[in-house]
Amino acid sequence: MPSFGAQKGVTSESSSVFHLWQGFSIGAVVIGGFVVVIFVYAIVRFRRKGDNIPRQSQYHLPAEVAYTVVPILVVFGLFAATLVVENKEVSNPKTDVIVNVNAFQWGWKFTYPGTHTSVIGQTTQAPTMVIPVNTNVHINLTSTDVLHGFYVKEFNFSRYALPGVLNQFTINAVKTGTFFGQCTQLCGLYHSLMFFNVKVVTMPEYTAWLAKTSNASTSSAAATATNQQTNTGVPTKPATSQGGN
Ligand SMILES: [Cu+2]
Repeated sequence: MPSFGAQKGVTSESSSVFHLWQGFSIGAVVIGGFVVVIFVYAIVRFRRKGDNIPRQSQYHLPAEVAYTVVPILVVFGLFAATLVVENKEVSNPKTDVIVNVNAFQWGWKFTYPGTHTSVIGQTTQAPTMVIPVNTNVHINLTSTDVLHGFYVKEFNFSRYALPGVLNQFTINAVKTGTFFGQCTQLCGLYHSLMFFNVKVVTMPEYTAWLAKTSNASTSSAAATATNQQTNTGVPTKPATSQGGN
């Protein structure tokens, strides 16, 4: 089946969204094709052949009912399919892996409740959220200051991070790898650099990483994470800026 410009992504949720997109696209092609065919037929079959007015057919009740009811059914069908996929996205099955994601001007903080692990980074430091593969990962998404957007292309997923609001969703990655994420809401001066990464690893690797990063106290773990990011030599937010978390 053609992809219609979209991608399957790397989570079970992203493939549901992808299949929904395929369904929508096929529906559009079928309906669009039908419209083109009857247009061409009408243009050719009823082209002007003299001054006679062709047979008029308004008030043809069955035809009028059909072209009213059929589009309504199509809209309901698309609506129902969307509802099923959307509900799956926010179903939040019970899981042991929870990550609190906090967005701020202009960066991200990933904390792992029940552990001392905390990863924080801003702008081009692009902090990395580590999650296990083939596992439901519950995300608690919040914002410290203004509206932000949590978006990972390979997840086919975007969600607002809102101050004072807790947005919850579940990711089940089916592939290991590192995937690029970014803020999708214009949130201020360094919005365009508000990057992060999601690193999907095997469960043993995840457990080992968590044990390693959890050893230190909360603050030093966060500091270590920040230092590691800073030491990459990538320029970060200019010192003159006073934004922060
Ligand atoms: Cu932002």
